[in-house]
Amino acid sequence: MIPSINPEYHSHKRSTKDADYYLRGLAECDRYVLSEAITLIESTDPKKRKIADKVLSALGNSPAESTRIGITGSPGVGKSTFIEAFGSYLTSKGHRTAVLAIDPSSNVSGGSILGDKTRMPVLSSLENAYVRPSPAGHQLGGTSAYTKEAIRLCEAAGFSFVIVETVGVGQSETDIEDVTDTGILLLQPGARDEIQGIKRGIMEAADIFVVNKSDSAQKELAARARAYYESAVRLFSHDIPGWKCPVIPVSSLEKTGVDTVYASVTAYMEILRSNNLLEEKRRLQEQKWFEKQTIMLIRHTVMENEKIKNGYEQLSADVASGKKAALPALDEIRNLLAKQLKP
Ligand SMILES: Nc1nc2c(ncn2[C@@H]2O[C@H](COP(=O)(O)OP(=O)(O)OP(=O)(O)O)[C@@H](O)[C@H]2O)c(=O)[nH]1
Ligand SMILES: [Mg+2]
Repeated sequence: MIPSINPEYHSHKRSTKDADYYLRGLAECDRYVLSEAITLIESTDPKKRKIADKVLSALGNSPAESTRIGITGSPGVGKSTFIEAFGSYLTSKGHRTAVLAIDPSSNVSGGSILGDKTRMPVLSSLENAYVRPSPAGHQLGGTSAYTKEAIRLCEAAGFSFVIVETVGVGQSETDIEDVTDTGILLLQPGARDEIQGIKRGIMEAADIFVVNKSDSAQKELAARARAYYESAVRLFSHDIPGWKCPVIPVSSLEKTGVDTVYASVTAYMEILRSNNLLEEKRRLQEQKWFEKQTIMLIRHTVMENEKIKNGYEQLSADVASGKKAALPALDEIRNLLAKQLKP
């Protein structure tokens, strides 16, 4: 008999994963429980959802001192490498840092390669950091439906900086704006038409611009890219008066420029906090999120009706083949909906 082992302990921990279990673990800044809690909120099992809702409502509003950063940029621009460098810098400054890396490709791959693509070995090994890869799920945008809640859980576990990485194609990455306080867009030195091809909407959604891969080997190319982006940024007016979006050369490999990015993030957050803008911004995000999710829920619920789903698919095919024009097809859908949804 080994007296130091409490036979009750293990079974207790395993069997009672109620809201209190999660809340206690989060309050203790337990990263293992944080992972479990994120898995819990991603669950669609009604029983688990109930516990998840209990946990989230017990947590309440997010702390004003937390900083949520969205990192976007084309595939391969160096987002993960940048987050490794930037996140390590943040922890060296004493900030506990969590990273939620959302991988849209996991929709196709089923998530199997997720771990490989979004692994951040340096950051993951740090005591004061937490890295969580997440599939994007079936959201249209670059962020998953539960990212907002996952951020909240990270904050509850004592992470004052939460970084969200998303790749976005086209406009979808503007979605990340809905869950973060500040957005960093990663760009890279390149050929003229390459750097001029960045879409306006994508640039407008960012507050801070980073020209990554500004390494010593390609300083000149990087300087030219920076000059171009600086003149492009001047064309947009930022919605926060007085904020001039900085364009910062960074080498995530050589770890240069990361301190300047930190200074910019701090300055931006100070403006948001000093004018009560942060609270207002997060409240509006809440509302927008609710509205978006409601629309998705309505769509999902309506499409569960086989007749509506089949009718819609048939009409869509008919419009595509030219058999029907869009407007009469829309009339048919309207009639179908009226008939099917009648109480
Ligand atoms: N020279 C140089 N290469 C870099 C730098 N940052 C990233 N890279 C390289 O760029 C490639 C892509 O980096 P990732 O960090 O995986 O890029 P990502 O944007 O996260 O890519 P996805 O998640 O696939 O969209 C890797 O081979 C990195 O080593 C940098 O500052 N300088
Ligand atoms: Mg990446």
